[in-house]
Amino acid sequence: MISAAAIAATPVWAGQVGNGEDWAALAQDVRSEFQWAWRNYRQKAWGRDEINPVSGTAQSFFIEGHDLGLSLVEALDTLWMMELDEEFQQGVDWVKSSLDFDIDGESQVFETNIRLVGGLVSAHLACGDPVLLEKAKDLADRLMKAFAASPHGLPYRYVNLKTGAVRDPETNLAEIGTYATEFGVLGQLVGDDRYYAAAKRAMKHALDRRSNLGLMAANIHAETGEFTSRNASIDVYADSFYEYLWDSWELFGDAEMKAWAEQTMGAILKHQAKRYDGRLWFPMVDFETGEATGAAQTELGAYLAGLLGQVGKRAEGDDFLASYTEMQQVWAIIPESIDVTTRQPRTKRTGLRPEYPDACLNLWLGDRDDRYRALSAVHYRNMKTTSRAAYGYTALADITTRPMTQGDNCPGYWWSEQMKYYWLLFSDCRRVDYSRLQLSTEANVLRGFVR
Ligand code: IFL
Repeated sequence: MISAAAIAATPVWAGQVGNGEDWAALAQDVRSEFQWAWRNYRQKAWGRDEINPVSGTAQSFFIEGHDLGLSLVEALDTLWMMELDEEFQQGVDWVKSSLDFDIDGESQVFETNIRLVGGLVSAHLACGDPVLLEKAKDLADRLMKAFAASPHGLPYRYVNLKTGAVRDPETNLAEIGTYATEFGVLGQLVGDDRYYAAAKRAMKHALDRRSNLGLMAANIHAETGEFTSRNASIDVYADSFYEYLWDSWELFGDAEMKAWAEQTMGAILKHQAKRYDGRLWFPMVDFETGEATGAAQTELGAYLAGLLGQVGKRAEGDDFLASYTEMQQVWAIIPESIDVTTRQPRTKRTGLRPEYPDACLNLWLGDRDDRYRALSAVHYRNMKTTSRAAYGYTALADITTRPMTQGDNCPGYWWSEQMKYYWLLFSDCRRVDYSRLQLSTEANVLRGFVR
């Protein structure tokens, strides 16, 4: 066990600022790793959802036995931004010839939206191919049935893509409230505001049930419309709900969403922010009393550091990022779940997660301070040291062993998220207008491409 004193003695930024990094060279390294991983995916797992890069096998993600080319779709806009145009076209050709959503199988509505609808919309924005937009609309129409089946417009967790049958009303804020950006942009492109209206209605339903503290519980029932837990969370079950309030303001100028974003961030800062040995964390609290109900914080919560910066709470965002930076310094790979009272990992395995460079990118976009690039460079190099396998990058089975023990799976979001964050941070990407850039929770680009 690492002592709190040892952790406290570790300066957060030491050795990571002003190190004379050649950013263009680092960007090229990211690009060549991505191209290498793509070639392996092509060879070993083409059209499959996810590659298992240690064994060179593949697996389904959404519906067992009915793969939807998840990693391929997730990679498309990243390939395009990296000017890997041949690879991008290979992917687009596969989508046009082989991707069909008329499947008699249940797909998780939230994941299908952020990964596939978002991936197809961003690929369409990259190249303008109308077939990509048609596929995105076809899929979104199938997902809309999950909203329509609920008396409150709260989507069920699963929908049968062919029949529209729904399952599992016991849902949560993230799974009812992470549609506004993909559905909003899709609606603009096809001239139909029903998508955004459905997404916003579900979010408003939960927001209308905030406690006197201004907090929401994270779990909610699609049939009763009531919260089913007392836990307010900024990470698991909730995270992207908060992102999409602010993103809807930035993308669509929706002032009501902006007000909700500011109100919810204010309530979270007032009632959920806690300090342990001087470090800022946001563990779960009772949504009516603000009392902490646990000591866990997941790696996923790092996104909030960036979001706080976006909503004008930069000092608080930096403060929260520093808590994760310390974890990166101590463990090299930020633990999937952290006990905030001891700063020890609660789990040994990690999911090859992207939220730390996500936060760095959002903070960097605010002031272009090189320290966020430097912190992301550490994140990238540590990932390369620990997760690189024979056929790509893998999640880890144990971060406490030396060397760390690899698992055998590359999650789809790796293709859309961290490699894109690194690229955007290091490359001065020519195909992006950084001042207009808008990313979804899955890092799909919804605005800001330069064609
Ligand atoms: O799918 C990813 C996305 O960022 C999200 N939740 C978790 C994943 C990455 O950790 O919204």
